[in-house]
Amino acid sequence: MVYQSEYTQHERFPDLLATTHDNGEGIITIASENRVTLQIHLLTAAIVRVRYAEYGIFDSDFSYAIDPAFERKLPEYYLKESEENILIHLPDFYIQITRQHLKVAMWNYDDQPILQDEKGYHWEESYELGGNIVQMTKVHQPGEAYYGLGDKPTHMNLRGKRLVNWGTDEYGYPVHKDPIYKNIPFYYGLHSGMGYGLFFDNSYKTHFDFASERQNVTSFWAMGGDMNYYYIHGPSLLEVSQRYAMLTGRPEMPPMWSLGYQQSKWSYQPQSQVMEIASTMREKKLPCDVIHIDIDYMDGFRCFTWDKEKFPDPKGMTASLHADGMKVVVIIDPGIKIDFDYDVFTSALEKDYFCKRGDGAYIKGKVWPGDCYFPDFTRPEVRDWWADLYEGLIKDTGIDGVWNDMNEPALFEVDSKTFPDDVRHDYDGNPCSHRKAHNVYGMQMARATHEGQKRWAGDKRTLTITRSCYSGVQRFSAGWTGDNIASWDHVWAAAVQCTRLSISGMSFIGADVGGFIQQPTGELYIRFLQIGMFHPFFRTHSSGDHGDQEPWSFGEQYTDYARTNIEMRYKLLPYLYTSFYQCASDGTPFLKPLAWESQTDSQCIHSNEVTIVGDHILTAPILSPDVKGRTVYLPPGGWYNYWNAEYHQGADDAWIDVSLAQAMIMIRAGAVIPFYPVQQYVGEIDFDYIDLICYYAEEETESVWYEDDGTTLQHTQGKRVIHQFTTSSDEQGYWIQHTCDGEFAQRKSELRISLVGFPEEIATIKVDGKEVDARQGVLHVDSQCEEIRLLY
Ligand code: MIG
Repeated sequence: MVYQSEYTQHERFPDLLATTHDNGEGIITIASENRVTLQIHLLTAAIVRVRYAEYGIFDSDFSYAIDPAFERKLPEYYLKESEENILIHLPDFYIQITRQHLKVAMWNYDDQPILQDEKGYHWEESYELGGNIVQMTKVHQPGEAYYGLGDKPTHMNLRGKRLVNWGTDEYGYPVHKDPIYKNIPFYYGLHSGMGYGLFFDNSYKTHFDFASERQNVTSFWAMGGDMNYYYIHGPSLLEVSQRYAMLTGRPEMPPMWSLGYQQSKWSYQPQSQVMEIASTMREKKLPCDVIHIDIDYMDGFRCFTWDKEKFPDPKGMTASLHADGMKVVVIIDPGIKIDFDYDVFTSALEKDYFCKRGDGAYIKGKVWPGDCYFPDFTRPEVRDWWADLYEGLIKDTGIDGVWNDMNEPALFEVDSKTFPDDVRHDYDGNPCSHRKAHNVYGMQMARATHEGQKRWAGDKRTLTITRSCYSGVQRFSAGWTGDNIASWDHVWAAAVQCTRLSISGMSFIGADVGGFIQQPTGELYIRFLQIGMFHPFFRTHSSGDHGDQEPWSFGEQYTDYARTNIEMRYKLLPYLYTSFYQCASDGTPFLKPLAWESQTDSQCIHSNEVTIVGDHILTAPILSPDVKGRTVYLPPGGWYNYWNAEYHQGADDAWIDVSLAQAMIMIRAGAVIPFYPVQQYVGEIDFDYIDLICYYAEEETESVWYEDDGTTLQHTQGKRVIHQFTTSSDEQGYWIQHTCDGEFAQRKSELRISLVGFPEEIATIKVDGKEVDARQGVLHVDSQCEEIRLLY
């Protein structure tokens, strides 16, 4: 396919000689004689911000994406100028800027180009928009692969694709559809084994072309605003992920129940049906932590109200669900019904909190409640008011989490599916049109919801879920991938989308298990479950206009399969919770594509739906009916099949049996994996131990297990324990070194260790130097022990 770019006709180039100014604090300004200005901000030794302005007049310097907690650490740098070039030397790479055309290139000290401007910065005058379309072209390096960009339901490697960020309510999106709900203008490049990141922090509609229109060029452009991007140095892709998270933020530790299984439908109603679904989960011994209540609980779709006939006693309902170990999440939409007897509407009207058109009238749109006005969530006072509105739901009714939908924002009955461009937004004191605020609207709504829940939940952790978002939303909210379909290609889409979102900063993600639209067969439902069970947000949801979609809806045999798979999720909880902790503490993506395992292995580079979950587990979905397993490429290293302990040497394809009862779980040799006993919900059973399975490897391997109380904010005061296990091997035996950091009252006191894959019989076991009985199958040791020595 040959694309003709819409905007390549009248390019303008900054092309006069430039002078340099270094403010001594890492901001280097290079101004051309024709006023085109480039600013380089050295933020850390690995993060460099690059900004351009046509006349040297920059847009207001405000970003929703950048984490306020991000700390600049001015690196040592060295500036060198010649007639043609300005060179900025940093510890690990250097930046070259040409005086003509202000072209920028990043080089490593082996003089290999990492990221290089082709034409570089240029712009397109759009008299229709009354401004510029800012553009950037980079050299596509030989063999370069691209990743990231949020929720795109397409191949993991984006090379050859052209994609857009403009959050859109895309009901029943087909695979490869673009754009859909989320807006994350951040991508990774990988070539010659070197990875880097590029975050184009511009909230206008942004476009990316990865060597599609021109095979040797990668370009990106925005329909307004500044050319403003961050170069994130690697070379490891994992470090790029962590640095992007440093810049745009990491999630808070979620309540552990939010990693349990969740059941949803549009809509469980009335109240008695909600109770019945919950009690059926318990009766059928299907573990479940959360039930979701969709829009029909409201009185005429008025947010923050209840339909008293369908839900006569929301508080009583929540209380008895809680007594049964079930948490409750309700949906909240942005559209506020125009109704002068509805206090949410009248208070916002009085306070002047609704969005207005450029000519001053309110923007009126049709959504579920009928005609609505929409709060301007980009205004701090509006977010504060919105946060207050949650007092009833959270403090009085005892709701545990909130799900924000339709926040692209989505409108019915208009082709654009959203606000007209001229709608005005405050943008936190930087007034602008919807062209600039559209892509952040959902994020700011989720932020206000998160603030509201925190305000009213006291010491309890909460859960916010959003459909639309912009980069940085992970600081406030989890997400789901919107209205997917009950089809086999959507199992694939769920796997790639959630992994892609995870490396795009948004690890707390899931897809509607079973598919939102259409009816899955029992088999498809189970295969969906088997991939959903590895995603942090694990929820069955369906549109409710077809057959039932509860785990028991497909006959007894499938109920059993559903149970064994959901039970496995509960066994893995301490491992998954630890993986989340790693994401929350250092930005490590919860899910990673294989390229993150080995960025020089071409099979890994081109892998799509195979996912690394946390540090040590690999999984892949089954993508067609009637199969008993699949081939999967295992990255270099050794891998054990969890189910039969079979060992596979990596860097090769392997056939793995995957029955309906058992999802694919491949465990890295050397790993120590923590397991819980099966519970019907988090906290059901009081137990004082952790099961650890130790998988043999010759190479030294590190594993982590994180524990805290799972529900309160006390972990933020250091009340948690981080366990580190280092395993290694020699001729005499095996070592498990264990360190723990931290303390809290409910810490588990015993480790119960079992061994898998050991080449020789263990004759003697010494724990902290003292010999213990080596004949027992499972070794019980004190959770404070420091060294376990297994001798042949
Ligand atoms: O116009 O609230 O993606 O999860 O069940 C549809 C009803 C509105 C779309 C969401 C879906 C939710 C549904 N919503």
